[in-house]
Amino acid sequence: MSFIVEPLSPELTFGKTIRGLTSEHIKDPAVRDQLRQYWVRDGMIVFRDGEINEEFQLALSRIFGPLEAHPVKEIRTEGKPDLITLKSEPNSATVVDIDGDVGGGYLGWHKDLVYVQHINHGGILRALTPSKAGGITGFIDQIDAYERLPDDLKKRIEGLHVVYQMAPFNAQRYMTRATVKIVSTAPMIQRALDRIPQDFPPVSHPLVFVQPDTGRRALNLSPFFAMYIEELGEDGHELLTTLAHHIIDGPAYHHKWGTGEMILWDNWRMLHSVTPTPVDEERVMQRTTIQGDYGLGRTLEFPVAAE
Ligand SMILES: O=C(O)CCC(=O)C(=O)O
Ligand SMILES: [Fe+2]
Repeated sequence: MSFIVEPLSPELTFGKTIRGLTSEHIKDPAVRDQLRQYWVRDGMIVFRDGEINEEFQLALSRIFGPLEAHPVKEIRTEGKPDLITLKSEPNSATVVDIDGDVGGGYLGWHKDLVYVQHINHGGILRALTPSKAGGITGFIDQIDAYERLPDDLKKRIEGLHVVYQMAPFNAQRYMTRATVKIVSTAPMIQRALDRIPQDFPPVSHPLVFVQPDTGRRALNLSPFFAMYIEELGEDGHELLTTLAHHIIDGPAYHHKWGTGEMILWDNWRMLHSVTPTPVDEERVMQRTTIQGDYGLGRTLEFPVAAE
């Protein structure tokens, strides 16, 4: 049996759904090549109705590049160096209040690893335990976001850079339009935050990224982890706010998880976010980290944020 490729949604300019893909199919080099093309051209793929398990998640991920161990060792999966585990569980999650919606596992709009010099090229995510409520993963395309920018803004951001740093939610000014209050921080996350002054210096990435394979321009802003525009300092606050709102208000794909899907994205191009899971519910996700380096990140000197 063959697999089926469909647009992710008739309303969106990005994304594919692939149904019925199995380990048998990916033995064929032509199929692997086709999958790499979709990844670069469409930004993300939702895999459904096929083989959905850890072994296939790993094999599929390796089609797009070698896997790397995540630099935040606290979220690595014990005994499985190629997987991270992201958990929201009663009593030990980071709990936030977002405009009155209280829950665990929340993440604002971001690119993975933008707070280090080498931004991984992608990842494949799978739900081990989906939550009944919340825990919706959103995706936004930054090529589309760039194309929708007014010409004067396109000109204004050319050549500018953004400084990023790992920092707690209360030091994040751009990741959402909502007001986020920290209720409690998971001990595991606190351990990672405690290492910021030694292990996570600020880094700079350009505001515009040109996709090497296609020459298309992408707005290269991760609102979560963005501290300030390198060339403008605090004077760039309004510009950064305008750009973040432009992105956040644009078209998005929202995924409600079951155990029958895996999602691949191009992390150089797509942003993602997660809505909170109710505090009495468990949600467990596992993700691979596909290595890569677009060569545009630059590590800076301490100090910047780190509260
Ligand atoms: O938990 C999710 O849905 C996504 C978490 C995330 O940001 C990631 O896997 O990179
Ligand atoms: Fe992420």
